[in-house]
Amino acid sequence: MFLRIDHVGIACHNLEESVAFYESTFGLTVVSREVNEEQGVREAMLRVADGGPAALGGSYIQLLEPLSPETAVGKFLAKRGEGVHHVGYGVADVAGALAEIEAKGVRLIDRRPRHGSMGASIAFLHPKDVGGVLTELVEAPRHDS
Ligand code: MC0
Repeated sequence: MFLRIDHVGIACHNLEESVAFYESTFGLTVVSREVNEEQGVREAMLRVADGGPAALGGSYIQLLEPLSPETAVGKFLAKRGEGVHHVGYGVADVAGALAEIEAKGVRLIDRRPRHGSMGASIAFLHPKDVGGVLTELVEAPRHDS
């Protein structure tokens, strides 16, 4: 079901400081910046690896700054501080994967795909049913080059 690790989402207090750190320390490049009001985040995607076949997409570090303390990332930061917030896996078909996963008894946060970064369709699975890992399904397209 998983095609690749699409991205690792990292919660941070200050997006610009975190971007500067990843650029200067690891030589990564920002390929996309977005504000996603629905998800309550300001975010930047930094490319780690190119995809193979175009349809598969690449892999990224996603830096996430909350738009307010009441958002998912805002609450996470207050409770746990900065660090890994979620893992996003590439799938060919989010809706199909959701149905398959729900049938196995895993709680879905999103019953239908929502808008994710860089035009992707995304859906989250509840961390309590995935060993404490907030898990995201990501169906590309990625058009970052
Ligand atoms: C909360 N919990 C987590 C967690 N966030 N566990 C692992 N990883 C996380 N990121 C745990 C808490 O510690 C708590 O456990 C329990 O889940 C309930 O948390 P809460 O603080 O009371 O918060 P809730 O229940 O209101 O919300 C948690 C939930 C929420 C995961 C359902 O954050 C959510 O719906 N997340 C999905 C959307 C999201 O994260 N969007 C931001 C990224 P205890 O043991 O203390 O009860 S958007 C994004 O990334 C987009 C732009 C993209 O990729 O394209």
